[in-house]
Amino acid sequence: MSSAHKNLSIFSTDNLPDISEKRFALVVAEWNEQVTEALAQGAAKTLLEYGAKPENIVRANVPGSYELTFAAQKMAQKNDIDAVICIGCVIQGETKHNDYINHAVAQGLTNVSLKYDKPVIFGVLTPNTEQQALDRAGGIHGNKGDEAAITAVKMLAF
Ligand code: DLZ
Repeated sequence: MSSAHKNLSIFSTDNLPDISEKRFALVVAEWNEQVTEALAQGAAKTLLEYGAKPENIVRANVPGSYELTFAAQKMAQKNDIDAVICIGCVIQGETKHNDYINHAVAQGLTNVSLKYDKPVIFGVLTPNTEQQALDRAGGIHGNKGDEAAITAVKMLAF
């Protein structure tokens, strides 16, 4: 178990598969960039910590979280990509836009994962406030980008 993540209570990090030859796509939404950049850095750092090679982490930015699905599909259809990690942050506003985006992305990423038979990870924060997002992007609730990366690694065991 990594010392950096031993306090993660959501799941075990024991017996993870060897990812030294695995290739990851990291797809990052630019909306709420302060948050998504922190999540993306956390995810990349965690992949490296668990044995991924830097050259095996391919990053692509998209404008907003809604675009994650399309980019995830483009990545998942590449033969040399083993897992796709999608990073976004959709903050609740005065209207219901966040509900539409969140549901579309969650469903879309599920579809991509099943269609291409590869792990596609939903690393999208859906907070009510910016502070809640910051708390989960390296703040008091840790970095959910780290968790997204560990989730991808774990799913490669299947
Ligand atoms: C339009 C929009 C709004 C209002 N809020 C967010 C947000 O909080 N987080 C996010 O990632 N994207 C947001 N977007 C942009 C949409 O995801 C998308 O880029 C546009 O609707 C264009 O398809």
